Amino acid sequence: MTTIEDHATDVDDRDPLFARIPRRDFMKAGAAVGAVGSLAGCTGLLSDDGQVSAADADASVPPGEHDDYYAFLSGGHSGEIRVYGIPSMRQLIRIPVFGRESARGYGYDDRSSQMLEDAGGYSWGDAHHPRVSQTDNDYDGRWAFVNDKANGRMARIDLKYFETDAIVDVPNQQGTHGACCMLPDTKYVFGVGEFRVPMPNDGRDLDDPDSYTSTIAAIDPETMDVEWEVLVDGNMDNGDGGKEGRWFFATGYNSENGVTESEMSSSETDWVKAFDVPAIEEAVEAGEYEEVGGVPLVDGTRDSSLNGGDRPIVRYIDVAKSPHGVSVTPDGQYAIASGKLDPTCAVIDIEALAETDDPNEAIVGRPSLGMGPLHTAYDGRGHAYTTLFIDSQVVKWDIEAAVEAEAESEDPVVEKIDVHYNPGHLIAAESYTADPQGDWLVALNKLSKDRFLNVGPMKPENDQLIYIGDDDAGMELVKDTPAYAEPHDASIVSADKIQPADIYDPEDYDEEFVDHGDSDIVREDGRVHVKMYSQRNKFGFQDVTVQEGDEVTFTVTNIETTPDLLHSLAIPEHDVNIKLAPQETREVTFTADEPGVYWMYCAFFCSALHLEMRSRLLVEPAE
Ligand code: K7E
Ligand code: CUA
Repeated sequence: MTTIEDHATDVDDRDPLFARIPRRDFMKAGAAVGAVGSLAGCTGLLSDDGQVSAADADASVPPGEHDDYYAFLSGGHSGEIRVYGIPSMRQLIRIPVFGRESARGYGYDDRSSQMLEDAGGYSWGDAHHPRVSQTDNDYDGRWAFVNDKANGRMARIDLKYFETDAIVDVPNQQGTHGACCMLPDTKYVFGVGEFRVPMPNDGRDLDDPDSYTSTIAAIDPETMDVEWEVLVDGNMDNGDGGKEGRWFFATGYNSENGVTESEMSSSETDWVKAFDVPAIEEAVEAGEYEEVGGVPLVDGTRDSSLNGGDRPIVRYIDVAKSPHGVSVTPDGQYAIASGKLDPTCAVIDIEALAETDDPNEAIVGRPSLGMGPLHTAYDGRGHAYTTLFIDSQVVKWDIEAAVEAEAESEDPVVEKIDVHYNPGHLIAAESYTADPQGDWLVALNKLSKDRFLNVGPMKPENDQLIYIGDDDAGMELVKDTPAYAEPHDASIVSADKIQPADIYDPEDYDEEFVDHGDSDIVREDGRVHVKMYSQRNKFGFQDVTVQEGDEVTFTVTNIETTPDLLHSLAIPEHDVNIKLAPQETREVTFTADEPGVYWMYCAFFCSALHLEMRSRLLVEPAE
């Protein structure tokens, strides 16, 4: 049986110099020169410039070995987050966010089902952009956030327990699409509204699209309250925060205020909007807002008086029509917006933006990259990597070369690699921080077509692992990974920056911990409250008798302290299914509406006597 100590020794405390070399190769190389454990042991893997070559950076992680990174991938309209290990691409766990999930009992116990209910009671969500909280522009391992494009929500995942612990239904926003953290210290999480609607959307202006608007929402990461929103012209799409606490960028299409595809793409230009966050905070402070839907709504449209003075709160930058992704370079110098319908990316100089009267002058580069540029990631060595949706490629290009080159020059392109097929996002290790690792990149391809065994008309998507650590040898495609619909964005975090708990701390939840000796049944006016522990291999009561029609609440604690030893409480024909990790307590409430005998059982295979871990619920017929 594993212990907490066993787990602790697995924490990777290797010299950071070795961190990018899979342990197996390190051992091989070390043995070859008889110097295991010293730097000399791995010099055989390093090229002259100190980089690990693609061939040596074996992406297979042998049985029992751990990955170097966690990757958090959104699950699109499955409404969940998936966690992969990188570079193995093994799926470690799924974290349900916007929909019930029975393996984890998510949405079945009272606490999580109440959270889903309070967040609007929807049964699903469309999760696109998982971003991990940062402190000082580096991952702090506290939380991940993800948007729900379908129902206008933002969720928080507690990375101590890898579970969703808060969801906010964002007022005045439909199609919350972009999600990202205000850096350097995650002061806000921004939800970026895509769909323009009447404001408020209460039946007014139904068929008057010119009066529709969209908003960005600034959400406090601790309380998950919406602090303020800004109303803009056009809609918005993706977003990213600058590294210095001043700017937030959002792309958008449909500056035409259209409602059909041809109307939305008739104009030759659309905007990147640059939100000057301290200026917005000042406006809120000064009461220059209207309260709509319970939150301060600041007018950031072009005609707003708040955009008239010398410090506009929103700067509208003209770019080629329908830009899609936007991401800020690791050094915080540029925001790069992808053209989508145009083969270029716009390189926006963030410092220049603060200094110039004409925000269009802040565009300092416009390299021509290929067909359908969607999203851009970074290696920390001055390169950008952009997905080309139509060309089915990832293009690597030189950011400074793009600033120096003429607009629409192809010279900044370093290299292109084919991917399979039609990539949306791509993500490089720690690309969203000030210090990307520069070794692994994952292209999140929308179509896999012929790459896997045929599983019928709905093919998996294909997440492809690409090694980018060797600028001389070039990008190398290392691995295909079938993915269920449908990852959009991802964040890749060094494993040592996340410290998940092995067992629950009862201080972290409100339910009453039920130990040996605390078992109890309290009956009052048609309500029965059963408190019991669970432990190998029994529940606190061998049987529980209630009356037909009683409202029954079970409070159940798993009192095990051994990591990985889960129990559950499943009750047939009552839709009861709660998961209980070590030291976890959950409550579930249901109506015992059918007389009979129901075997309460444990659904996690917990020991040789797992099948015998059963108790009876006896429901007596009403008089
Ligand atoms: Cu390009 Cu929602 Cu980030 Cu998908 S968005 S691809
Ligand atoms: Cu407890 Cu199976």
